[in-house]
Amino acid sequence: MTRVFSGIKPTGHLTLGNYLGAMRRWAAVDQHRSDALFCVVDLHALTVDHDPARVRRLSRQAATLLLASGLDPELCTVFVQSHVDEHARLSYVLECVATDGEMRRMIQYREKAAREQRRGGSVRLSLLTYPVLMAADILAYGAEEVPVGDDQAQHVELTRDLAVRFNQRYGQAFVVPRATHPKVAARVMNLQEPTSKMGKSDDTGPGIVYLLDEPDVVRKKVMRAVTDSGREVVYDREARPGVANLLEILAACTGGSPEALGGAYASYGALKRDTAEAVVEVLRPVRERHAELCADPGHVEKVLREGAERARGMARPTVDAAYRAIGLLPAG
Ligand code: AQP
Repeated sequence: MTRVFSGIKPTGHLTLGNYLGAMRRWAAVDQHRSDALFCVVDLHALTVDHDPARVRRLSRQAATLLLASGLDPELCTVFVQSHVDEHARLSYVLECVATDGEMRRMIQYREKAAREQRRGGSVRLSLLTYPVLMAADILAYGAEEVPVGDDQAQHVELTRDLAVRFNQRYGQAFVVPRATHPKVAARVMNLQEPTSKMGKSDDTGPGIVYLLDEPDVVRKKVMRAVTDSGREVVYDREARPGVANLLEILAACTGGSPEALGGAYASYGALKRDTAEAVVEVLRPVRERHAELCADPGHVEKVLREGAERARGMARPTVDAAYRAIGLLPAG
């Protein structure tokens, strides 16, 4: 069976972008057709200015939402990154095959470093090396596929480069993975700034739909989405990014195609109303299941404990082999 790995970073409340771009597909498709691992990548949340209590809270919430979105621990492995030491162990070794230049070329690093500086903070070294840790997350499990939104494509490409380089220099240690992206909603955009991605740690709250937003809050955010001065509802990402974003969201929620849906609306108002209702309906079962799981925190803890144990067992042989291959003396 194909081995699949993907993760979610507890840097903020999870968004509609996280759900449509990644989580929904993990639950509906990946866990059924593959040997899949899904991880709350909490170490990655320490790469920017953070509040320890908030990261802990968001990690628990992200794990609960993964289960609420339909991940079934009988079918896949759900765990927290920092519970499995192999990620950090492998990351160091991969830093010894990565170069400073390739890290600095990463788009997400450049954007996030600039944001930290705008906010008056300093840039943590871990923000620069974050893609190497992500490569370790993937390579430790011999994952063949990495289902992610578009924004992570460059990081998976780097993971491939590091795997190939390591294998060529030190002998075959890693499976070379590939990214897979959803057909629609691979990049859900911010409703207030439709040329920017809807990101959970961005500052523009009204442009971000959170998975746990109340239905009326979702409706308000979608109805206030920025469109443009035109009137015709057509799908054109370049010329009409706001309308295109709504059409993509509606298509992802209802199963249609954004192009065909474009032709079906005579006004922006009607498009917004239908999109708002479609989003409310898609999120309803997730919110309901989340509330049930919150009433039983022991269950989530048990899933994470067992998940980490399983994950450790899978990662350790690969990481040990990589240590031996690169020249480290086995502990005996
Ligand atoms: N807007 C989005 N559209 C489609 N997919 C998205 N993903 C994130 N935002 C969108 C996908 O969700 C998965 C988990 O993402 P992540 O937690 O690793 O962080 P990220 O990609 O950096 O996403 P965020 O929400 O924007 O976090 P911050 O603001 O902290 O950087 C990934 O598969 C991602 O592609």
